[in-house]
Amino acid sequence: MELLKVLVIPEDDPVAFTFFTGYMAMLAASVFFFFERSRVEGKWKLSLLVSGLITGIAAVHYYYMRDYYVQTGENPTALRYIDWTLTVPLMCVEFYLLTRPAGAKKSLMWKLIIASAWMLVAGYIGEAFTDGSAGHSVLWGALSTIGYIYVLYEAWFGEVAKLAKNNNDPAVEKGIKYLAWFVLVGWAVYPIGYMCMPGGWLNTGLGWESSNVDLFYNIADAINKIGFGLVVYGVAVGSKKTDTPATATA
Ligand SMILES: *C/C=C(C)/C=C/C=C(C)/C=C/C1=C(C)CCCC1(C)C
Repeated sequence: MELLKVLVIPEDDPVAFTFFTGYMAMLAASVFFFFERSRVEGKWKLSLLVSGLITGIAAVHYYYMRDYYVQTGENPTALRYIDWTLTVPLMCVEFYLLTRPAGAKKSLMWKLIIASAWMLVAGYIGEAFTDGSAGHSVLWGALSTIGYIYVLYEAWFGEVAKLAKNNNDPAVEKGIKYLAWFVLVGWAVYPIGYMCMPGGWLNTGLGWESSNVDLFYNIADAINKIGFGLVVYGVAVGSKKTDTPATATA
């Protein structure tokens, strides 16, 4: 007789634990952003919707990744990168939406999206097609980092930073600064996780096991995705009211 498989989260497995808590936290954050969307001014509603989509898409992926990890004990690499391919470009869209009132063009959004896609494609090749060698891991990790540095540059010194500064709304300027810090510190946790995979510097150098890849990714995801959303929410709540009453109520 076929036995019914019950999902058990092992108490002594921090990776499984973070998959589960990550899922719940992301789900709760989505509910929050979707509900709060109705309370913010019209021009920020789209930003709040995107915040809710980012955590919502992640929550669904976490639901599946958690099962995959608990059943197989392996890194759900493909699911992970599908999640990121959807959510990271949406985080780039947040940069665009926040700076749009200050004159951001669509081309800025596309540059950020292309850079982040480059970062993720290279990272996926590095992880999914690894032969366990340091050469493969370092090569694709380095290529991926180029995309990361571009987004980092934009947020701190590039168009995004300039638009935020020239904006006459201090809440937007502050919000972009916070997001730039998330990209500098929060996003930097991912390469640490990446280097725990076979052939990675932390794996070969310090003997950090490859299950730590997901530990770092899970912690970073919760901080960055919910954090981004909360910063955007803070901008929406704290920004100057438009002089003319907002007509868009959709
Ligand atoms: C919600 C998901 C987010 C914000 C994911 C961000 C992912 C990164 C910043 C990944 C960066 C990587 C490198 C910079 C080099 C090594 C490979 C990656 C893909 C882990």
